[in-house]
Amino acid sequence: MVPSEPYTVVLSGSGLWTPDNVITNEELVVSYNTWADRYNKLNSEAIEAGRLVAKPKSSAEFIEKVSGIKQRFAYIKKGILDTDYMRPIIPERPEEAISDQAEIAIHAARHAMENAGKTGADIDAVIVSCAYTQRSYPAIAIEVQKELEIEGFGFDMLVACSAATFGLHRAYDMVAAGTARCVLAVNPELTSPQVNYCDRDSHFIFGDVATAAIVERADTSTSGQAFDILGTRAMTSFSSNVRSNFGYVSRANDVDPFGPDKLFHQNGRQVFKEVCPIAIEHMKGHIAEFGLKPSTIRRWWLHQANINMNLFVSGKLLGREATLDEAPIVLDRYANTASAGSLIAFHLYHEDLKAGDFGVICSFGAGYSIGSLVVKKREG
Ligand code: CO8
Repeated sequence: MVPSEPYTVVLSGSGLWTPDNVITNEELVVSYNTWADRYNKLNSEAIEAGRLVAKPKSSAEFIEKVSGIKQRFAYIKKGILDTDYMRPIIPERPEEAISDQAEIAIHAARHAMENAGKTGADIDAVIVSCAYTQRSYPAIAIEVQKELEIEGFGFDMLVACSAATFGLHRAYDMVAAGTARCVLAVNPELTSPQVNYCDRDSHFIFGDVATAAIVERADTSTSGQAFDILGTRAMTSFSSNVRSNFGYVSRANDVDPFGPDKLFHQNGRQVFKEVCPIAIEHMKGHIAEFGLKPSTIRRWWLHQANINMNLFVSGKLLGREATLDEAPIVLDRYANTASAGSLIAFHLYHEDLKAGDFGVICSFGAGYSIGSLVVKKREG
């Protein structure tokens, strides 16, 4: 049935799955430096002759100072710190078994469903949105749908850093239009397989996590912690400054499908400089659509890539330094979790808001892409 007016849409519950394994900066740096020393020794002749560049040393102090990251979580720690592997060792599962990504998605999804008071029977659609999916098809979302006994449909979508917010946008659109009553949007951010642990400049950036959210019609919500979604705003602008060339065509290119350019790589400084101003204008413009000013926003759940980036963005928005209460930081514990950072922040820091309080969820980064939602806490 097509409604004569869009339905009012709420975000009625969120969920978070955090892996058991922690990797500290110190552990990561010891392993990288040991690997780099060995590489330099093994290749000393070529390095001296200028045919190879020596691997530089990493430092835990540098990492914390420039990024704010103190540790990250890993789905599987085995292999990451082993200088003979420098990648997680994730055993392949048989086709009859649930996939790694569906499994972690389900942990977060169940948490969100519990918080929103929903069962599989209440949900019409599943969106799995994240930076990578571990296979092309069948969609991970359809596997999640089956495990949670959800009727209807599911699909996967990829928008790197903005996958989670763009996924919520699609959920909002479907519920507002009446094509679904209730949508589960999940972000199984299994980043560790794509991190180049042999690259000094990026080995520390990412961590694994899964987040989830329930988006439904306001008139079906029974949650005491629901937020009206007042609106969504998205923008993209092509840049190769954050890139991974991993893909199915590599086989036909006759190249190493796991070479350094097939893993995450970036021009981090350029990203910082170019993305921050766009994100600031984007959020200012979005809240202005609802007659709001930055000073009227109770909480900013911002993308979590770099603490200096967050301090810069929130400082420019407010004209002063934001407090952690206004713009919470989770990247010190979780590192950059691709698109999930703003959702982790939302999940951990929303229950104290009062009815009528406004908030902004915003991602920014690879693509480039910016995605935001302006929300307002409902009466509990
Ligand atoms: N240890 C010691 N020294 C180091 C290290 C290290 N680990 N790394 C760099 N240095 C040195 C450099 O060599 C340089 O030395 P010099 O000045 O002599 O040349 C100096 O430190 C400064 O280096 P940088 O200019 O690189 O350092 P920055 O201050 O720019 O900080 C950051 C680097 C932290 C990467 C910073 O630029 C940053 O965070 N930028 C923003 C990046 C960003 O937001 N990117 C988007 C990420 S993409 C995303 O979120 C999702 C993508 C999809 C998921 C992928 C999953 C795998």
